[in-house]
Amino acid sequence: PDLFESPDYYNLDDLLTEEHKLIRSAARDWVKRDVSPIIEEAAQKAEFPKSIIPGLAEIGAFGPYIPEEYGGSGLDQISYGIIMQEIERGDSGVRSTASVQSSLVMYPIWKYGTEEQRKKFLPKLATGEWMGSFGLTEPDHGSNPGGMVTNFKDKGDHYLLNGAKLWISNSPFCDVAVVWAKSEEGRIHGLIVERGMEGFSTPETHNKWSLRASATGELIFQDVKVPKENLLPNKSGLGAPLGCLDSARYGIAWGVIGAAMDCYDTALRYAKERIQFGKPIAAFQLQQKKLAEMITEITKAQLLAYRLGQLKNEDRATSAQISMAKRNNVDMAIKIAREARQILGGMGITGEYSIMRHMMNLESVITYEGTHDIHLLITGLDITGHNAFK
Ligand code: TGC
Ligand code: FAD
Repeated sequence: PDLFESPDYYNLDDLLTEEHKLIRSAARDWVKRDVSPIIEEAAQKAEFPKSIIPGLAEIGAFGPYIPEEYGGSGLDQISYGIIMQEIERGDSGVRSTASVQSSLVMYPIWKYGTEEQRKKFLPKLATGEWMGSFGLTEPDHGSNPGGMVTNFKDKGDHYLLNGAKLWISNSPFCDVAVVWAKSEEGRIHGLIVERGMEGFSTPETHNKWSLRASATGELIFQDVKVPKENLLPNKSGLGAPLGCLDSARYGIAWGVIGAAMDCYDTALRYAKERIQFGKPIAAFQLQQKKLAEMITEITKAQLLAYRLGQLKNEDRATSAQISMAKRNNVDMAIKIAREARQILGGMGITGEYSIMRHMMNLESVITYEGTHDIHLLITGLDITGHNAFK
């Protein structure tokens, strides 16, 4: 049975509204009922469980902060964070699908698109009838997306798109892809590419040891004719995709707290029950050190995420503040997963418990949406004024 209790050492619930708590219990109940029972098998088989898409839509995971007129839920940023936290308590791969759909596909169409594009795409993305992917990373351009080579040429009545994107979440089954490509002038623009366009293919990437319940693949464009009305006209330059990443990274800062909570809760429960040398292992100082440090780090991460949510609500959060929270919280979660796995001894490596799956998933989360190193360099640049990237 799922006995999960949400760690709340500093009574952070006092800061939440009744609406936040209702949103949390709806998401938590859904994860418990529809995700936790099937996710281990999906991860073992390396399959994204498509059956959960309608449920994700129902709990408001697709476009929580997108206005209701476009099918979103019109919620605040803390609600968005809470939903990501609850989903990632189930699995980071499921949260990835929600992050991509909301912040990397719906967000750019909402912010940079025309009214026609919003009306055509957003309502169907909100219900999950259409699923989206986001193509920024290329085989030779990961941390340095500004160097991308994917490009499009103006052919009068359409654009001709060529190039390839790698490591794209949801690509194998996406209906639409928001793709970042350079114009003939070398400026980065977003284009909406739709499944079925000739020359567009999405092969799956196999043999991952991480994020196995999420489908990852390529986006390949060979002379794809993209209608002119599919260009996102209202923002261009590298700042356009990076603006989407700010929103997704914020969601991740909350999401990983869910994975960490699940690992902590499982390890605490196990430590109280597992008897060695005639005592519960929770009575040994070494195990207490692990558990006490876990709850301390979770509490610090919760405070960071909550305050960042307030700043986001006021539209005052800077990109560097978001980087700090993404970096700190993912690092916190991955360390907790590793320690929690040890507390479970041999049982920790099995699929009977969620910890090893979280631990392996977080190896992707620490790399995608800007690596651990890149976010440190963003903080370094912000506080010193010196750019150490190049
Ligand atoms: P740089 O010269 O610093 O900046 C270029 C332009 O962008 C602006 N900018 C931002 N705008 C909005 N939000 C941000 N966070 C921004 N950061 C920078 C900047 O002001 C500038 O604007 P302008 O008008 O002057 O042109 O660019 P750079 O080439 O030096 O690169 C900077 C760097 C390294 C920080 C950036 O490129 C970076 O963040 N790299 C990491 C790449 C990354 O995060 N990729 C993620 C791919 S998507 C993904 O992983 C999805 S995972 C699936 C899931 O979410 O579950
Ligand atoms: P690289 O950029 O080659 O980095 C390799 C190492 O070098 C890293 O440790 C990095 O920190 C370090 N490094 C790089 N530059 C510097 C520097 N200037 N100073 C110091 N160290 C540096 N991308 C998308 O566009 N859409 C998606 O949906 C998506 N989903 C993903 C899903 C998964 C499962 C994974 C694993 C990745 C996904 N990505 C996606 C790609 C992800 O964003 C990139 O993997 C990430 O940005 C890093 O790029 P890279 O893998 O090319 O590593």
